[in-house]
Amino acid sequence: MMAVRTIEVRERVMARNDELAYEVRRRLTEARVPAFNLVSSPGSGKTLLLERTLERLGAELDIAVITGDVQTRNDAERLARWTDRLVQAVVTGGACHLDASQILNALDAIDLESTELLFIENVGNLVCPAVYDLGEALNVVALAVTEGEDKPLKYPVMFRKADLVLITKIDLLPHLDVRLETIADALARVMPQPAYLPVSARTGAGIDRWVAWLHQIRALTEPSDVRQQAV
Ligand SMILES: Nc1nc2c(ncn2[C@@H]2O[C@H](COP(=O)(O)OP(=O)(O)OP(=O)(O)O)[C@@H](O)[C@H]2O)c(=O)[nH]1
Ligand SMILES: [Mg+2]
Repeated sequence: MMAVRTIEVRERVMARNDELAYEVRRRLTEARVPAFNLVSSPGSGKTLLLERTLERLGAELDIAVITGDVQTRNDAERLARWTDRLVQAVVTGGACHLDASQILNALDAIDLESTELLFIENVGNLVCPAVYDLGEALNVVALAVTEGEDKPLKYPVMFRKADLVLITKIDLLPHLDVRLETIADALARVMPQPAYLPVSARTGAGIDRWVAWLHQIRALTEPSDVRQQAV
């Protein structure tokens, strides 16, 4: 009896989230703002990558950022150093993911007309964020080489949904028993259209290609068209 009730509540929560995500997507599409949902395990390098991205593109493009953390506003404070715009911190107070209602609230404080890209840094977690649509156009997963080669196979849902996987911290490869080719093979087994970029936010390796990918998305009329293109 209890088990049945739990499923019903969960379904209602998901249905409500999907309605709100629809509204987020409608607003972003209307304002022609491509939004990226950046997800990964804790500490895979999402914030440092966004810092590098703001450093590279901040003068050229109007970029809005929403960060989600279980606790603290550390990431928002780190990112605020690289932009004049308000960086919005959502503190989930325990929840292991952002949800669409939080994004909808955050959008109220963002002037979408003057925004050219929106990054949403999700809570560091490779499982929960996969099931919550935020209304984003594209999902970007960061996978650090230090996490090992088998993570795409062990946590396939997130990788299956990914439009792009950033294989991060490649500067550490010489110190590890991890091969980039093996990670790529694992991604090819779970991603319907494998697309990945090896990067290091520390050395800057691969950042040019990441920036080029972002420009390529901006040039598309429909950001989801990127699913037809290989990186
Ligand atoms: N060597 C190396 N270290 C990195 C790189 N990117 C991030 N780091 C380090 O990894 C740690 C975690 O990086 P963050 O950017 O905070 O990772 P995150 O994914 O935002 O973490 P959460 O938001 O807590 O999930 C920090 O100490 C970074 O300096 C990289 O490319 N190379
Ligand atoms: Mg972070």
